[in-house]
Amino acid sequence: MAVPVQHVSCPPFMDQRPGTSGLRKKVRRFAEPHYLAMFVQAIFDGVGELKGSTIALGGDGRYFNREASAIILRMAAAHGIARIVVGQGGILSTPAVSNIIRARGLKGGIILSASHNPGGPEGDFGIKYNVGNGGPAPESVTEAIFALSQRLTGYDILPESAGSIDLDRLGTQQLGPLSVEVVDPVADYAALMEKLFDFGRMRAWLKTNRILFDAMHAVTGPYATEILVRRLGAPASSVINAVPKPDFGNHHPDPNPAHAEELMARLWAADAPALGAASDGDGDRNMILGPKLAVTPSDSLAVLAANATLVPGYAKGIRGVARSMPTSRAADVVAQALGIESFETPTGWKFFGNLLDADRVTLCGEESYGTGSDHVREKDGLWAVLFWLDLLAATGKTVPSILAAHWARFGRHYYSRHDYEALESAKANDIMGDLRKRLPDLRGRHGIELADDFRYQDPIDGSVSEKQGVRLVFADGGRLVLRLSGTGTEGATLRLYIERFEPKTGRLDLEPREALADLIALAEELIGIKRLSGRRQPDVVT
Ligand code: VG1
Ligand code: CO
Repeated sequence: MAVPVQHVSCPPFMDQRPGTSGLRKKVRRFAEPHYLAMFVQAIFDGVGELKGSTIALGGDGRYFNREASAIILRMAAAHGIARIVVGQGGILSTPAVSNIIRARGLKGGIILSASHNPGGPEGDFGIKYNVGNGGPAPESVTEAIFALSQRLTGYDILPESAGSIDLDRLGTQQLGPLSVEVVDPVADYAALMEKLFDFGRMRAWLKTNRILFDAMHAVTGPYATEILVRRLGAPASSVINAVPKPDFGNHHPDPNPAHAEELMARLWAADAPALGAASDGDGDRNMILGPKLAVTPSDSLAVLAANATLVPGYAKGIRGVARSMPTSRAADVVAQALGIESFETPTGWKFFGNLLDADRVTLCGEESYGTGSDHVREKDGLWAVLFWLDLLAATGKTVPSILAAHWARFGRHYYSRHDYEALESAKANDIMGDLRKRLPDLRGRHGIELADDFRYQDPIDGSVSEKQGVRLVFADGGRLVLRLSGTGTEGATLRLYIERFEPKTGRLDLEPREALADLIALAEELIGIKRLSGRRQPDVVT
């Protein structure tokens, strides 16, 4: 029976340019008639031939996840996509999508998430496309999608009368010509973790030590429960906020000290567990805590690189490390000591894909609580937690002692990020523009050796990305970096990154605030965010 594809005419939406990680807008915007469908059509038309192929679909369970999934399935059927692998309930973490694409050799996948952004009807929604290597579409593809979105005159969809898919029922169902396989979101991912880490050793460690994992009412709840509780034998109370909610329990699912209050309080209490951790909305970020101690994400990457061979998945050693430009240079120092390559890329996981595919790097990281490896092509929150857990189990050491030993060997990169959120866009652009103009004058003053706007040339395919953030690099190794966020949905967010290197012979036990005080003051003198924005302090300090 011929399927009655419906063509819906609609003028294009002009605001569908993907940012650092997909298209993010208020739910309100996404729920406007045709808005989501038009962007999905731009994806289908912009990523290459999808007709007859199989793709993955899953989201972080936030508000609008189900509605969006249903629309995408009907559009996929109309577009001639042969098969879709979708997580039960429409749910898959971002790293799980990446794994499914890779493990099953799929053409790509669609992820419904605005990651760490708040959810609920008044919150944010997002959508992004991952390509066949399992990673976020590169800029060439996202720009092609954007260009198409501005020219579209409509989209194709199966009418609702064509039927619907029960996303809660495991197994294969049919929607017109499209077959839809509803899979357990956790199984494949958990199996992958068992290949990388020593589950027996971790199980033994958990008999005498405690972990506390905060799923922040986001997607990792079921993953953490399956892996930490069922497979590793930790008590059920080890996972808090474990039930995913469409509004994340009204919280900001952003695993940092500012947003994971309950977890922080537990780790600062007298009977703190040995390891504390949290993940974000879509499960790709991680925060690592020890008793009364938060591990800076940049340090976490460096520690994992330095100790990788202790873990089965990396026992043969790592090829190289990559970090985003604003991430501290702690990992570079480790790479140098190990005699392996290190790379500096623009912000956003999509820039690691080529390096991973070419086997130039094994570990990657971002200061924004993102760490990952070549096991998938996304950052992976729970993976990072298991890596730390396995390190603790392998060494019998504590989080504070691992860090202290690391700094004593490599020196310490004191680090902090100051976010000024929801600034008036014009004002934020002025602050950036003004600094850019003054870069030539800043060189040579205040010990500034390099003052530029980061430009990246991909070492594998030669593609160039300009204006990826202004950096002021000091002769003593310190750095100030300023860039505009590409994930916000309200006004503009400025991020100021502050870094100072203390050699191993120096003071390694200062509070970052204290260690960075002079640089923070200098940043205000040179850039003047507070002066020019009228804000008294940053909204979030991590
Ligand atoms: C932020 C982070 C960046 C990260 C991106 C997506 O981008 O700084 O490091 O890759 O979020 O993370 P921006 O442009 O706002 O600085 V997630 O967890 O939203 O997938
Ligand atoms: Co995320």
